[in-house]
Amino acid sequence: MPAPAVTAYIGIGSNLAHPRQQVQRAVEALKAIPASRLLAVSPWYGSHPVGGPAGQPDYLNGVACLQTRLAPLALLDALQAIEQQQGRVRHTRWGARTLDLDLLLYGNDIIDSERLSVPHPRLAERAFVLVPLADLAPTLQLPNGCSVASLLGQTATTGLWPVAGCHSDNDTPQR
Ligand code: A4P
Ligand code: MG
Repeated sequence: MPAPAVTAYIGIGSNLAHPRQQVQRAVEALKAIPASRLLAVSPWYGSHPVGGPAGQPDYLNGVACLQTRLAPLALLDALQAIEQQQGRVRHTRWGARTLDLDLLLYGNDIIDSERLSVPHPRLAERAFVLVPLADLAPTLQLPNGCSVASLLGQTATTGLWPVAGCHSDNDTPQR
């Protein structure tokens, strides 16, 4: 019997090597993940870096909703393969990156393993995740029962700005 389909949310972030092109490529790659279907992609936001080394460029952030029959670790493998295809180099935690794909939510599952923590541990405190997630699914509840909208109500959204159409040739996330 095939595995049941689960709705997963993926956080997408880039602040190197033409972020607009990076996130567009990432969306195309998400469409090609086996046993999965890309259901929706949020609007895009520019954001000031949160944490990490000083002097990083601003980020382009969004969230994708994927229906998948992959198990959580198989989905993480697929996301990390896409990061690698797009030249992700891991120097410093929270350092600048061509592409970061975070598994934010996997259905209602709570996962706490060596390679994977779901819900993503910093989801509830980050405007660059909560704002696009709320665009897609404001009434969505985390496994602990908190809705995305209520978390967003408790989070400062300064340092985040909408970015119109990501098809532009201009790669800098403009305010
Ligand atoms: N890992 C565990 N759980 C997960 C999960 N739910 N999704 C493990 C993805 N990976 C998960 O991640 C390190 C390890 O976390 C992986 O090998 C995986 O097994 P990484 O992508 O190599 O490193 P990282 O992204 O630097 O670390 P981390 O802790 O995932 O950072 P975050 O939380 O992703 O934060 N500011 C703005 N404005 N916009 C951003 O997008 N991103 C970060 C990164 C910091 N500041 C930012 C942004
Ligand atoms: Mg990450």
